[in-house]
Amino acid sequence: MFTNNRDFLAALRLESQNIPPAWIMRQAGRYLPEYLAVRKHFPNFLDMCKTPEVCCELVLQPIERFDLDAAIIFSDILTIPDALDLGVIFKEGQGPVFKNPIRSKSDIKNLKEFHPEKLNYVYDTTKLTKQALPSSKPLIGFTGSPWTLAAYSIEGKSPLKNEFLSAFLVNAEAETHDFLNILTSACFLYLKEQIISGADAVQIFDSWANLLKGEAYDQFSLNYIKKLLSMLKKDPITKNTPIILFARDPSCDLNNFLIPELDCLSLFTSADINEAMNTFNGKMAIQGNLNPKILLESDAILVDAVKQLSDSFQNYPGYIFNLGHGITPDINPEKVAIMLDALRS
Ligand code: 1CP
Repeated sequence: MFTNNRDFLAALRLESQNIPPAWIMRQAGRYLPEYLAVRKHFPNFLDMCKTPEVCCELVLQPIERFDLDAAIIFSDILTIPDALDLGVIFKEGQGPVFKNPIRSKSDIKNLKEFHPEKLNYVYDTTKLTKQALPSSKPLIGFTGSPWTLAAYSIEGKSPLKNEFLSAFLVNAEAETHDFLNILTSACFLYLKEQIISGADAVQIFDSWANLLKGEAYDQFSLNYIKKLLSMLKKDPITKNTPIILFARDPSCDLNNFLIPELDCLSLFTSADINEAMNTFNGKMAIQGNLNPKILLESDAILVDAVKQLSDSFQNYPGYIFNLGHGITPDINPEKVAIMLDALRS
């Protein structure tokens, strides 16, 4: 099937495109001067996320600047732990810090129930943004994966250094699974409200997939992602909304992601493109994979990398151009324009 160019939702339906649709993970963010100009008015990042009019403006910034083919709700994955009263604050230069992290079995037993209406500000952002976007620009809703949300909640900050997490999984394995079940239900209710409010597709960010090796990835992460997928595909309201999964540098083979309920896999930079095409062809869309660091190279190197990637996917029905991980604050926005020109020329 052949449709017009750059149609994100058509690509998710595996319809071939002359020019692949493109969006960028973290497209509204600190690399954009217009974002920083708004951000400086909010000492606390989450306060900004709780102001729908401002979030709507932030979503539109990269769409207007680069004519990207999909928009993503401006929010954060840590809204769910915040709604569970874990007290998420973003400290300047330190990233997120939790006032009440999960550090004992009883912290999990005593968790408050998740009330999806605590995140009404996200659904208000979704509604406002949907109204403001032209109908040709689909809106992506998102959540962190249950595992990634648990990793932040137990570590109490970025799990990069992993000071508490691994020991907790061993000492409180059963309770960790209870927590992952709570988070799975929360992610489902959260995405459902985003879809009701106007999200055309949703993405699950398993940003800390890389912390789990071998069987542990299946046990603590993929199992819960699969539960979430089947909840979404069974519910009459959410069942037709396409679902994208991003997993950062997972240790398992790509065929573990060949899941019937999944519409698209967002490839990390380390994934092998040929292996991905062989595994998913005709079954799932593929997104991503360009290393964000290439945006720090010369224009010639950048243009060459984009051409190589789009040539590789030329005959793949259902390719969505994106980076292999989020764009970083050190990127010059001019480079993004050059990257997209190379893709579209
Ligand atoms: O200081 C600032 O201005 C805040 C920077 C920032 C921004 C712009 C944070 C803090 N979050 C966001 C917005 C955001 N986060 C969006 C919407 C914007 C867009 O994409 O256009 C989205 C989709 C996210 C998702 C998110 N938040 C992820 C998954 C994506 C990924 O990069 O893997 C993760 C891991 C987070 C946690 C988070 N939020 C913010 C930071 C600095 C972090 C990472 C902390 C860490 O190092 O672990």
